[in-house]
Amino acid sequence: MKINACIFDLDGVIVDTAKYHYLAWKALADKLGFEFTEVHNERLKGVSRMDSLEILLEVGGITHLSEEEKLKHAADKNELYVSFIKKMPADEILPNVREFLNDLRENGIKISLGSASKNAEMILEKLELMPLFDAIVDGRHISNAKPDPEVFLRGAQELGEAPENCVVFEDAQAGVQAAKNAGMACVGIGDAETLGLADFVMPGFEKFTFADLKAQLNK
Ligand code: B16
Ligand code: MG
Repeated sequence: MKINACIFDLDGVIVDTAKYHYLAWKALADKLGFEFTEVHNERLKGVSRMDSLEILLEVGGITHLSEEEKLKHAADKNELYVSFIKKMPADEILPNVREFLNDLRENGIKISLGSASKNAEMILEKLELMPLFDAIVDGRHISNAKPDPEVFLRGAQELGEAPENCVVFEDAQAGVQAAKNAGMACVGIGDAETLGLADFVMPGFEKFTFADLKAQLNK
């Protein structure tokens, strides 16, 4: 395939924000009086804020909240999450991601973000990555959550590229499915068993280059 653009998920691909999401959701569960573990938290990866809240309430067996109360809990969780993110140092970027992004740019590849997070821009700014992105598509711009392809199709559109020339990097099963639904190649970041639908899966970006990407996708 001809690779013209790469689209990156944020949490779990560029930075591990899941641990901060976990701390903030756990604080809400503590307040509501039930246990919320890191195993439960796995179910929230790549899922939008309000859908995450629904999963958390299901874990706690809480069924009686009004829409207004739910929105308040989600807003409180986000406030705490943002306070953690504000303290996050730039070196929390996952290994070799900055180098890989630079490698893509040197090879003339366009780069977009494709994330469910409404805090994505603030996080990229904290990591000093904004100048490396040609487009940002995040939770503020989309109405259909992954596995719907909207987030990635919009990224391709903003970059002016056809989906078949785009490669998505994703750590969540629903995200890999969304990339495939968009007609794009997909590199899974994480475990091959869960991300089996991806064109190939790797644990992270360590030692990975644009030349490796081309070789893997043109095997
Ligand atoms: P926010 P991604 C996702 O990021 C996270 O994995 C998920 O846990 C979170 O609920 C979602 O963003 C929304 O985040 O509350 O900041 O809008 O993997 O799509 O980059
Ligand atoms: Mg993710």
